[in-house]
Amino acid sequence: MATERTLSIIKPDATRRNLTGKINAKFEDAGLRIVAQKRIHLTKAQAGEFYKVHAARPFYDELTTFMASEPVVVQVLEGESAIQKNRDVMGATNPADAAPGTIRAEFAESVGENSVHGSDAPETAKEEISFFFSGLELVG
Ligand code: YYY
Ligand code: MG
Repeated sequence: MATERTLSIIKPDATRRNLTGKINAKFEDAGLRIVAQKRIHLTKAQAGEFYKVHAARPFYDELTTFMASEPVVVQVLEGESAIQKNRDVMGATNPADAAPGTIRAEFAESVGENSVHGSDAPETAKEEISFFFSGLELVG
């Protein structure tokens, strides 16, 4: 197993409900270290660029409007197999399918407003981290 970094976003439904600390506790309890973190308010264009892989999907407009609706917390998580570990802590995309104890099972409001984003593979993690953070901001 290797130490990895992954990009996480605490989405507007969660920042609005003041859940940042509870979500961060889930990451830290799972052995993930928050090595960079900032609160930002995305424009719809920035949200659209970040989620461009989903541009042809029917939910794209709703997703990008939602992501730009209120502030988000973007963060880099580091740890052993961090990409998969984060996906495990997040739970399934649809909270109805998410395992008990996962962030989405406990906090997500719907498949669209599902509290967290996490990178899904090493290549996307690298791209997504550099979308939001410079090397200087990553303090391992
Ligand atoms: O990686 P993950 O966030 O678990 O799911 P994706 O399939 O990459 O979809 C990204 C994002 O799009 C999802 O978190 C919510 C939204 N979405 C949606 O609103 N409706 C769907 N049927 C599928 C995804
Ligand atoms: Mg995804």
